[in-house]
Amino acid sequence: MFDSLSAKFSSALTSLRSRGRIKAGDIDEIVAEIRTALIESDVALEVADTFTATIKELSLSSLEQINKSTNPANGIFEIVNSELIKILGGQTRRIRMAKKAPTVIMLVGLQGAGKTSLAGKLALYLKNQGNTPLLVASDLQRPNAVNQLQQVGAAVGIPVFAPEPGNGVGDPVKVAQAGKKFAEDKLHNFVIVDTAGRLGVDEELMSQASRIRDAVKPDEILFVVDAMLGQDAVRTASSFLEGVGFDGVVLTKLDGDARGGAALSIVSLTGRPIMFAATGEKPSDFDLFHPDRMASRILGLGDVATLAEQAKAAFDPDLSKKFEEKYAAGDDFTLIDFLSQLQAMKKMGSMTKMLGMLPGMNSGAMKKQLDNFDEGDLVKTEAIIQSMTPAERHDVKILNGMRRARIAKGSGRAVSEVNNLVDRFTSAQKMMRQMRKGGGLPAGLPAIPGMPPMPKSNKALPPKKKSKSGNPAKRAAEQG
Ligand SMILES: Nc1nc2c(ncn2[C@@H]2O[C@H](COP(=O)(O)OP(=O)(O)O)[C@@H](O)[C@H]2O)c(=O)[nH]1
Ligand SMILES: [Mg+2]
Repeated sequence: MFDSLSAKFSSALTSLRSRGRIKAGDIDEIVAEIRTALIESDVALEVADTFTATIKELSLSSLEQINKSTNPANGIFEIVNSELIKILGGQTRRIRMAKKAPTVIMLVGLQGAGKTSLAGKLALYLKNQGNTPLLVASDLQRPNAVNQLQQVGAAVGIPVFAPEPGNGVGDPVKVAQAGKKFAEDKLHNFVIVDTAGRLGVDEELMSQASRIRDAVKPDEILFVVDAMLGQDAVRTASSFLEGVGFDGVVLTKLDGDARGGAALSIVSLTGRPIMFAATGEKPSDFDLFHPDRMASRILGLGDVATLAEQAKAAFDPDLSKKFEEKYAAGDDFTLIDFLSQLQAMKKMGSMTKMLGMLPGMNSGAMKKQLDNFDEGDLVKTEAIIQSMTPAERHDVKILNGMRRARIAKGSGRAVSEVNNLVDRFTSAQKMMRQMRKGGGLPAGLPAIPGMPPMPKSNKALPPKKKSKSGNPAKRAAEQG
């Protein structure tokens, strides 16, 4: 997501790093580069202009200060980062709950925007947080729409309220109303109303959505929009804002080659926050939209926060605890740990998607490596480690040529692959020892595949060298 924008931002900011002291002319140059990058990514012209003008102004006015620091480029970087977070909406905005349940969420948007899929994703998200959502099928436009929502609901185990004789067959407003009533009776605490879209904005569509809105009085109207629409996304948003009104935006299809323009323009131009992002067709390809994390991705710093969350969810707490104790006791990291971490990593779902969240992974050479990443490698690595004796796993230094040949034979891999693994493991082990001494990655974050996550608490560890900022993204920038 945002690959090309991210690559351009990274390259502009990297070129700044090589300059040492920054002059006013350098700022002009970088601002021009950023502006081009934004416009090429379909960001609305006025948004790109305001954004770059602010960066220029802030950079110039603090230039003297910035040049006093040991790494002036970081000063500019921080300005760009904080302005990016601002145009992406600042703070993460969550669903507002109704004072009296159920909380009604109405989805609006063009046909194909991803409303029906989103209804399932959102319902699953709410259910996972202990809620009891109900889906309401108020799209009666297309013959198959109700059926589609029923399938979506079944896939995530969420009940669907569909029109039946008496519930207003053929009338989406009555269905929505009856759906809300049903939720009240059956104590569903959330109602998600799926509505019809059209291929383009039209009067009848807006009026129907407005009538549903007036009938169910939603607590949140979410405008769902395909991020790949680029500039059109903003135009559509404006029409819906005028025609129906909405409280928040959901960007879908961020997994495609969306150029990012929609995300960067929509908040400024509509004054409404982006609340959720969908990144695929699976019900779980969905998350809250975090402006700070998105800015971090765009700047090529990765998304360590999401990665750490996923790592936390995937790692076996017992295993993590065991490792934490071991680490705190000063024991060395062994191939046995490496293997258990590897097995835990496999649970984490798509490796490449996850690795893409690491700093620098979405640009240039790293991106290429990532695209070539073979999940089968994990299986091979596992096979090699499993062909080792416990003593060998405990101490790779005893692995002489004969042992390596035996392991290769036992695992059906080439000796070169065994050597490769031993090398990789040895450098991971070395890195672990260095991290123990100071610095290091945020808690819960595995540094590279097969590496253990850092322990959650550092209490038992020797004091760390304190980073200038607590924010991992900024810290990565400081190190760069
Ligand atoms: N790749 C991808 N496809 C999506 C995403 N969201 C929806 N889709 C697909 O887009 C198509 C239209 O989605 P649908 O929910 O029917 O849109 P609606 O007309 O607004 O209800 C379907 O094929 C979905 O599977 C997404 O985030 N990523
Ligand atoms: Mg639909």
